[in-house]
Amino acid sequence: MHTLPKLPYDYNALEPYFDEATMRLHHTKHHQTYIDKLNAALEKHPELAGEPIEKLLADLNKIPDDIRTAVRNHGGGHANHTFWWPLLTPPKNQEPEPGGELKKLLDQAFGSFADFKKQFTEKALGNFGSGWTWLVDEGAGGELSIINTPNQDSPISQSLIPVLGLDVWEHAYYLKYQNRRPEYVEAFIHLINWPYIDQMLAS
Ligand code: MN3
Repeated sequence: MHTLPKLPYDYNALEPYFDEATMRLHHTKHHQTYIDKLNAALEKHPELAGEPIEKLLADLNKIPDDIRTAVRNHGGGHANHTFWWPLLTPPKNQEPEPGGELKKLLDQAFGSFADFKKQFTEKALGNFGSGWTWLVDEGAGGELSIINTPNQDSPISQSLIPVLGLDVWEHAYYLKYQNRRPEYVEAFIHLINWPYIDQMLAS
């Protein structure tokens, strides 16, 4: 059975950028619903219930036909949100720019941190409808790149390693920002936990 991970901060800790009501709803309702629907689908194939979600998403072709879409959508939703929460940090703790190996990789791939922010923002604003914008690692000496995925599709299903993600579903920002996605993307940049990401890359 998959379960809802605890957040590493309080629901109000990301104010004023992400509001408490949105965080509470997003975590306890949206994320929980992906988990509930994933678990319901896996009940039909108990042999898969003990597998890590990343493993199920890595090769969707191996998932039985009758639950493949559910695993892709609800399993993807579970994996994406589980990956996302720890990428965020209360603004009072935030280091505003990446350092370490991550800074080097961003400079290599995009020229500078400022150019990375610009390109990531443009990609997120161009992500039509519901989906995610990602910084991904192609692995095996490949560079970092920025991609969009629709719905709850995970980069893992494209053999890409997610480094940073941004949920651009309206449920992530509509209460506070309504249709103003550019303000939401800017707010997100104030919350990114750069040292955590640098550490993740190193491990
Ligand atoms: Mn979401």
